[in-house]
Amino acid sequence: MSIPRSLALRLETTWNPPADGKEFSYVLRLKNLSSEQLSGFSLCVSGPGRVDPAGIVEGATVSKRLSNFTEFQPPDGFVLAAGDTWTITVRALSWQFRHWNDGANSAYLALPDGTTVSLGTEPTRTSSSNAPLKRGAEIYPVPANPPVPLSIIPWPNRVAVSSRRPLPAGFVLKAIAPEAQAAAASFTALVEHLFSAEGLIRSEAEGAVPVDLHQVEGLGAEAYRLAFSPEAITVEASTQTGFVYGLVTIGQIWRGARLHPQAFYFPAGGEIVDEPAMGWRGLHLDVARQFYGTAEIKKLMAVLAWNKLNRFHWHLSDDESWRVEIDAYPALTEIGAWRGHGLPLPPLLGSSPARTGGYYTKAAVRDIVSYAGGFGIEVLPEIDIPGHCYAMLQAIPELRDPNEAGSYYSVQGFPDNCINPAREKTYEVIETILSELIELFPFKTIHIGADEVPLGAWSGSPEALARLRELAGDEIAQAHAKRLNVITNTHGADDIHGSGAAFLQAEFLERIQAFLASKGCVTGGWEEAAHGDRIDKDKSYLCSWRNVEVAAELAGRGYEIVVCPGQVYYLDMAMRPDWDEPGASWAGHSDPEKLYTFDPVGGWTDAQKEKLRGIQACIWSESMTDRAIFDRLVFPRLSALAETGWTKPSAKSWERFKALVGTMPLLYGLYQF
Ligand code: TNX
Repeated sequence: MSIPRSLALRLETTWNPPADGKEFSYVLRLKNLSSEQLSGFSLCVSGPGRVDPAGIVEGATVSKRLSNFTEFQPPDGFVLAAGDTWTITVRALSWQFRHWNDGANSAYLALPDGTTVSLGTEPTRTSSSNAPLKRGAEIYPVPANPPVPLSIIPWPNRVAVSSRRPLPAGFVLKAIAPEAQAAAASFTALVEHLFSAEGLIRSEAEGAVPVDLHQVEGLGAEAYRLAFSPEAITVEASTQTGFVYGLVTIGQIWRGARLHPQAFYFPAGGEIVDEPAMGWRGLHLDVARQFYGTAEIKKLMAVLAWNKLNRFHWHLSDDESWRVEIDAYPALTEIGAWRGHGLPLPPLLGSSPARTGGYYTKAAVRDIVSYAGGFGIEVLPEIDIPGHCYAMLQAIPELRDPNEAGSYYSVQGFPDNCINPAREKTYEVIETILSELIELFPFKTIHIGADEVPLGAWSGSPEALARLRELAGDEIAQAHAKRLNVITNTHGADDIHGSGAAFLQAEFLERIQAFLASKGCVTGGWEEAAHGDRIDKDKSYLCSWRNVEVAAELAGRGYEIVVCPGQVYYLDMAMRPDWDEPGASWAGHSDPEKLYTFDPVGGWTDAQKEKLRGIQACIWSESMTDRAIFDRLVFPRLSALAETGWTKPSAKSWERFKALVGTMPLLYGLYQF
């Protein structure tokens, strides 16, 4: 074995789409640019794309695979001479590549002694496009003559301002009522966080204009009223959140006029009266596929507040990791929060061979929840069960039937990733975990996932089959046993309706939901939680992701619905079909205008509309392999979602939104140049 010390080793990958009757190919080229020969190694890669188990691979054999982690073994006795290239051609993938970040975005050599050598890795190129790759948020220039002279997103219910005044230097907040004082403190922290050098809040000695916060009766919990005069501004609200929203509107008007004086002004008279159209205006963030530190989450909370979004759905566990400290089961974070070469969880989705990852301590969770709460944002955790549990099962193997035989695979390519609903141990563990979470999240809403359980789940578990026989009879149990080792979901997540897996999941969810209800909690689930109609519709809600028709149908059956269809509200979907745009594509593409103009209740009957809780955007993180991709995918689509949730449909205007949105903050501040 010999490995050059100089790291002149590079991996280049190319996607050749199907063309002229030829099938696609994904080509990996390991280049040895050093002056020494290389032998006795294997090549490990990860990135969103997955090499299919049934795939044809030329130039290598696949020696290990877990979801998108693949280890390629060179032919026996292989030597990569100095200056030479090892070429691997993959002719079967779980899905075809469409975007530059689909291929491997981390790679390393694994050596027999357990050590690794990281490789320089370029984004995957395609033979069909040579366009510069896009990263960083798209720029929305503020025009000289925007359709409205005030920069406010989401646009308020009633704007009746008259004359303009010279721009105030900043504001001093005057509050007496405790709710108003609390709002003044959280707003001050908010602008300090987002725009620290701008001096929006300042003293009278520095020329500040007073803003008087008056608590009034009779306004809705999120409503506010602003009155402008040449000398002062008044904010009326009935709650802390109402005051914060009023102050955000003042801050937005001020920033627009300050940064774009040719386009916007600050009013000297008149009023703004405002409240939201929808009660649930949310963002879901998957912190399992990529980890985001506490500081990132807190900044995200500030960005949500600036968009008047009020729900944060925090996806804390998935196959790829477990991210929240649980006292009763320290193994969850000791094992489940870290990926790396040789660990129970290998590098995935572009993570490195070195041990990387992380989790939120209970203190960090409390800090985030209280920070968000100051802006009226309710935080709800998701622990995704009974599927998407590969990481949890690495930490707590007792959640699997010890006599389970064979394997089933999830749509993301994880084997045997569902905790077993026929084991008492499962309920004991999950109820303990949930009890600890209930302590941390005062909103008392806990999301339990329930998405994408594979059709074959538990088909080799004697315990599960016995339970299924009791629940649904011999025939269904026997049919289920036959699914063992049958690979399904080759064209997307399985529809498990009516299957043995659905029966078992339904019973499991009913029990967990009843437990949460006994603790005074509302249960959230993805739409699959409706299988079998076993959860209590009065104490639950569903996030409907497949399409609007499913959402309407579930609302018609009496479920409370948060609308988040993958085709438009999944922010991991690329904005456009082009290769140079990053993101995923399985549900389609949605550019900001499509998202903005989308009607979340299009085609719903009045009765169905009564079940609408609101809308949310979902950030899944498989594609978020760098933060410039994050900014590109999330902004300005997040603000488009915010305006859909807040502004009445009749008052929406893409032309206005497009002209104003360039004034809204990004999370990382990375723009495409
Ligand atoms: C589907 S839709 C998932 C997630 C993935 C996402 C990627 C749903 C509830 N589950 O596990 O991250 O697609 O877009």
